[in-house]
Amino acid sequence: MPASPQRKIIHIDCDCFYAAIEMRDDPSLQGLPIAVGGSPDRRGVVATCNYPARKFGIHSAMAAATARKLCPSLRFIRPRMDAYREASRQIHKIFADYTELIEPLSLDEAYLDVSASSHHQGSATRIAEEIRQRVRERVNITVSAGVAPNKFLAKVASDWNKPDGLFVILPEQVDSFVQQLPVKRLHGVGRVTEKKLKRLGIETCGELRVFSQLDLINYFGSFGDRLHQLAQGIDNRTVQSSRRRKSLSVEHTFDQDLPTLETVLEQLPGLLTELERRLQGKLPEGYSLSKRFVKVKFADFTQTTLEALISGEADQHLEESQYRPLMSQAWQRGAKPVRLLGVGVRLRDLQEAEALEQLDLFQC
Ligand code: DCP
Ligand code: MG
Repeated sequence: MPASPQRKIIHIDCDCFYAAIEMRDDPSLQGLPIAVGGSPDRRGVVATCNYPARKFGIHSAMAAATARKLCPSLRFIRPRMDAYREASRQIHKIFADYTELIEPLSLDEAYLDVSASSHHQGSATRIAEEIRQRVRERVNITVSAGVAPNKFLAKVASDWNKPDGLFVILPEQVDSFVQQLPVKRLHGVGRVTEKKLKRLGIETCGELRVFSQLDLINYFGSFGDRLHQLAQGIDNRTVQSSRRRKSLSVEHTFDQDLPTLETVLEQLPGLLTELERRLQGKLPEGYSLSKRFVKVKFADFTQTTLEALISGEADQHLEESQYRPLMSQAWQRGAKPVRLLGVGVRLRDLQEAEALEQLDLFQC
């Protein structure tokens, strides 16, 4: 069902989330460059860093040793996941005062659909401001917010005035906003697609719009269709609250095609770590994992997915050993260079499962 064009979506993203919690709990760290993550002596990785550290070029997923080279005085702090989860719970409680339609993307990030909210006479901008203020007062950290008629633009908007910023794209501003938007800000446009677009003379969405839907499908396969829509500022994806969510996945498009099965399998640990991180923020109470799946998109844009049942409670892990055979089998179907890999899980609502079991009993 196509979504109504009049939706009001807010995207909230906490500023340097783990680092913000660390600075909150130890104010002597304020203003100093800090990184949260594994230590450089143990070949660790930066989970995130605060804004003073970003001035040195440090960023998430960078090797800690590289970060220390860039900024020798950088302080490394071990992550305290319990504290981050607690802050995330507090923030979600605030969201729930405005709408039931909340889709968490990770511990620090969520979409809210406030189209039906009566707060502030339905002004999504004032709701977003109030949420920002309440998080500041209750949790003592800052969050950035984007307000727009759809998810894609709300997410771009929350990043626009980061940190501690709000940016609003009204329906009548969508056209001119998207016109100047660099294509690299579009979800799914990595460095490879960006380069390919540049070769066609396309750097902004305005330039992308000159191409017909058919042209883009010819150049980019099914993603061309998506590109065509995004370039018009159209994104009909609905906000999926956890009660409705049925699966969760992580995908990555590679800068250079992966030539062999071996290079494909090398990517698994990184993808699974990211999936695990996303699950921490999202797996709602009352849900369990029902299936694992993988997706492989080959360089010629053909793609395949493969899934396997998760048998029971003892099996609720994202082990590499369980994804390897699935990924190998999926790759064999094409056995050619790969441009994108995805790993995911399907969720089972325990209440739903119980209800079905009950039904089964009654039918016996
Ligand atoms: N994170 C992680 N590993 C990554 C990326 C992020 O462990 N590769 C964790 C640490 C972040 C949190 O997830 O604090 C949220 O991720 P964001 O991408 O939103 O980054 P930040 O909130 O840290 O910074 P920003 O201010 O850019 O949102
Ligand atoms: Mg963030």
